Amino acid sequence: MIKTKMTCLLMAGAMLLASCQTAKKETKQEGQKPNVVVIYLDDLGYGDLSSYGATELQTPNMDALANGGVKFTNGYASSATCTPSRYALLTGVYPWKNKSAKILPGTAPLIIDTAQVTLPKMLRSQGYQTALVGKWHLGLGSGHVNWNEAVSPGPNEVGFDYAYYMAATQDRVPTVYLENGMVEGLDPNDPIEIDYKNNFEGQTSGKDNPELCEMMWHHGHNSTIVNGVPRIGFMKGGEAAKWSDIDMADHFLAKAQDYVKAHKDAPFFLYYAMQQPHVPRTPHPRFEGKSGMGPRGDVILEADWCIGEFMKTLEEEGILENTLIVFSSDNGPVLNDGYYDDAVEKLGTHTPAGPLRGGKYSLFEAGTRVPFITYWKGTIQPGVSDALVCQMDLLASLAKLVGTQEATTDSEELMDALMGKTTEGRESLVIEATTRTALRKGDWLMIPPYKGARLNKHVNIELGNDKAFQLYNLKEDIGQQNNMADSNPEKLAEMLEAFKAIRGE
Ligand code: NG6
Ligand code: CA
Repeated sequence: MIKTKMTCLLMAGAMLLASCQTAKKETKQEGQKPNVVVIYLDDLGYGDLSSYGATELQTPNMDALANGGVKFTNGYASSATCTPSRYALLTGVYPWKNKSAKILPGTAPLIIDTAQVTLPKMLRSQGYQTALVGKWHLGLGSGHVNWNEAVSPGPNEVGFDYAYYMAATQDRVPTVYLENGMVEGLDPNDPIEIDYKNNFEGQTSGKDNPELCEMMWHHGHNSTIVNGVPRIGFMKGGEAAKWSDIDMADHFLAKAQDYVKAHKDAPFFLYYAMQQPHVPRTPHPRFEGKSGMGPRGDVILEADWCIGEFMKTLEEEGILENTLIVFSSDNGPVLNDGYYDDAVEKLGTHTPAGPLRGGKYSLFEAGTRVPFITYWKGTIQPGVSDALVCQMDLLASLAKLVGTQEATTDSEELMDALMGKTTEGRESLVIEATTRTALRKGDWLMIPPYKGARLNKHVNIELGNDKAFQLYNLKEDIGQQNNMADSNPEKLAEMLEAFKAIRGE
């Protein structure tokens, strides 16, 4: 009897101790600011995820985020192309306010002012360690870049403590990785030279030597051939440093995982900027043929797998419940973006833009309305939100999350919406597509007249240009088929006034 009592007491004591230890551990985590990871895809469309309606493609790992977090139906990139969207994401400033925020060649200078407020700088000021892994495409250096020396200013000078990146895009030279400003694996006896206008003497090119192309160019992309893929721009030298396209996804994933493992004890911000499904689509052989949709579908499956692996790392390191994940894409989808890669031919019934009109480069919805998910295990309640949110709002919102304020930019503080606590988002947003702008306000979308072609024939995407005003009620007409500019002049006038006010006209 006594023995049993003693055992009971001992057991109770042990349990108490154990629960104290758990409580202590939890308190430590609770007291610590959450890690923030932005998983940013390149050209992934609103309809490319099964959780956003795709039936011909299965994206279980992206879906796990969407179904376990807040899935936004009105989440926007600021722009319909990469550079301006990334500019807005990192600076919180409308990209049409910066004339340099347009698709950049690999030799372009850095377009973020090193004195500017940025998302990583803001987080760093609150004790975060900050890192970029993946695609940069915001320019490097301040004029002429010498790729054989430290390249600066770049990501490190605008707030990233650690940066591992490709300079521009997978289809642009230089086709090498940089780590904190240095080209990785460069042999000093084989220096890199880059020229976006003229080829180097004696060098082959996609234009002159189509027989050497393993992936054929359709428009543009006919300069230097690297790994059988003709690129934009000419490159000489740097052989040992050139990346392997089929290993790029694994390579960036490993860098992202290593970063997490090395920085799990302090709050970190990781901008994981994946390259898929931008051209050239070069799935690892493990994923080749897996989607039945050709390389575009295959690299989406590859990206989905990478996200699953990345999430496993967060879990294994014990930090999943203390990490806020924001998932999105820099602009909408495109099929033929300059290579013959079966994206059109093997599409079948898949609709990369879902119900939306247009695509990459377009002022119609599919250009900028993208998959947008916030996920925080144990903190964010799963749900679907129709709040109007933009990637540009992460700066002010995350500032609120970490206990500071950011009010000097166009970024709006929408932390409650991002946490799924309210469906109240922005009142309005100016979206941009290759320097043209339009206004979303409430359920309405107004596109002012633009002279350009209605269709970009190369990519087969409607750009949103029309000689007349366009006005759509997106709630009733998500596919933008019914222009109400004539039938609702009051609404049009109200939209135009709001548009001019934001644009400062
Ligand atoms: C375009 C390229 C396109 C893609 C895009 C940038 C041509 C003809 N087209 O100029 O292939 O690289 O730039 O895409 O060269 S983005 O997602 O980085 O904005
Ligand atoms: Ca893009």
